[in-house]
Amino acid sequence: MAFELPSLPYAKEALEPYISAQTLEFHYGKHHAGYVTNLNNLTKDTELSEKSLEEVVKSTYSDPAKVGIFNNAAQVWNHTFYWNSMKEKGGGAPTGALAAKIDADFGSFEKFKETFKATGVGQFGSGWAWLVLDHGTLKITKTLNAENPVVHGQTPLLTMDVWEHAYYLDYQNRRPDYAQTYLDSLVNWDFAAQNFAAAV
Ligand code: MN3
Repeated sequence: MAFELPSLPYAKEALEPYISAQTLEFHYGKHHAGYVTNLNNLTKDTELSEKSLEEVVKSTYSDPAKVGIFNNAAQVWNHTFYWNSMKEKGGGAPTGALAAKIDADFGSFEKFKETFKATGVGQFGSGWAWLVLDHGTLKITKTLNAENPVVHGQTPLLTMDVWEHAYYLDYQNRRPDYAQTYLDSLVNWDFAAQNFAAAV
């Protein structure tokens, strides 16, 4: 069974004017699709091709001989999670149990936004910013390149891609503007709430 590129959860124009259709054409259509192709080529005729994507990510993380497989598998996983972390008419604030948990663990929603933005902006080079549940506590983390919270036993609730390919066509070098827009107008709190509910 080959690994597959999941459909985008919305049309390529859905995130405009914040993320352009052109960015999604490259980011989804070339980068994400390319990781899937690489992963299939690297796992062809091996037992890894029979495993789930998450199993491949976890089982190759600590194996220096499989770093290429890990990087492509994790990037496939991360991008699918990232598309779902955003939606048309996103932004706003979480509600219900997740909102209460954010207040409890970060002090306030404003404090959460400030820290999440600073974490994404502060990731040197390529990587990801995450909201995760770690042993019952919400945390904001960042990872380098393809690494993700799954390999650390944490449950991701949201992610923001901070590789330059995620924002350069729309924001050039202005990563802080991209991060602010992600929080104000793109983030999908319904997705985060579902992930939170499934984890607690
Ligand atoms: Mn990317």
